[in-house]
Amino acid sequence: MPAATGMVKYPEKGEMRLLTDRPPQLETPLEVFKKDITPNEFFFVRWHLAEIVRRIDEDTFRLRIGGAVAHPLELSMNDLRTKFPADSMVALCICSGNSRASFDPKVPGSQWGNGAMGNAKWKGVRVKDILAMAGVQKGAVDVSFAGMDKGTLPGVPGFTKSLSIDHATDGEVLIAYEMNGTPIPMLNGYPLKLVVPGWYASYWVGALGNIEVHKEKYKGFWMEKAYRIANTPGRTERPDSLVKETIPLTTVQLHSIFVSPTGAEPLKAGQKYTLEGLTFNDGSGISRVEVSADGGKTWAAATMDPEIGKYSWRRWKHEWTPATTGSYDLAVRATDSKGNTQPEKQWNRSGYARGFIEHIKVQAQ
Ligand SMILES: Nc1nc2c(c(=O)[nH]1)N[C@H]1C(S)=C(S)[C@@H](COP(=O)(O)O)O[C@H]1N2
Ligand SMILES: [Mo]
Repeated sequence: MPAATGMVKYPEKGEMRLLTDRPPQLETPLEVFKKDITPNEFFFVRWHLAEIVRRIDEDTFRLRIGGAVAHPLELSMNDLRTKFPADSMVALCICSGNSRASFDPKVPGSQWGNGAMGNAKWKGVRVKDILAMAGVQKGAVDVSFAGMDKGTLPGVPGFTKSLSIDHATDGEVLIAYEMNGTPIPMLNGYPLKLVVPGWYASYWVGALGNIEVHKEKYKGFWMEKAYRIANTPGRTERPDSLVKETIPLTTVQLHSIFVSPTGAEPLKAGQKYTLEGLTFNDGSGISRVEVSADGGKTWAAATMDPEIGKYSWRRWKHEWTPATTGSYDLAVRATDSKGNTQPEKQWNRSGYARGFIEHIKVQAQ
């Protein structure tokens, strides 16, 4: 495996941070997050299996829908574009392991900074409409979604995730064929990517090839073994007493980050700065963002930009002047519409669902 550091340029992509090469894992540089929409060429990349899809023939590709349905379907890209109403939404796609590098003590897994996420406009077909055409049989409970990527060794389970039938047909879950107005880049799951707004990206199956309706609870490696988390409030546990019961990791945890400053450059004492960043959760609404310049002793309200979509991230800004020279401990925290706020401490064995407060140290000269 090549050194898992440094910047690389992959097909259809700008310069991004390389975590692994096979499978490709690329992180978005933080400055890209100064825009509301993450351009496709800088959208993060995360695959699990070495044999990713490198070529698809648009004319012969078919999305298959089978299992407990009245009429199994084989839909071409043209069918998807013409036989169903199109729907679109801006939604945040965030890896469960985003910000994992900040967990203390360190945990195994890809050491992502804050760049394993992106906000895009997804356009496609509602799963609800596709399943209505297929005719779901009585007694259906789950729907599974399988990617076309494969492991190199026989027996490595393909990447398949499942949703309950109610969730899959809620009218919000989409099969996207466009991302920010163009076909989805190969490295982000061309030709089709499942969009599960408000849920972690592990459910956003890319290179989607097969949908199956099940009358029994779907059980597969990627549901039963991977992407599980302690069943505790705040998704936290202690390194010295791991929680026994784990459940699949689903909804996006309330979090907020700084995009600027980064702490890398010194600031000037007495000069006014606009602190800015992003906040997000599962789409249930965020009521306020606050910033602290004294490590969390006192907090001031930041201004949030208007919402651009229920499932989009939201930008915040706050003007601040470092009064004197010295070092400052900046922190940001969000509060959701139910009054829950972010904790100072959180840890879990896989470094999933970061929600603990971000602090950055800046120097004023
Ligand atoms: N087919 C397939 N879909 C997949 C994955 C995968 O390995 N194979 N990884 C999932 C995970 S964990 C993440 S974080 C997102 C990453 O999407 P991106 O590569 O477009 O950023 O894809 C999801 N969908
Ligand atoms: Mo992920």
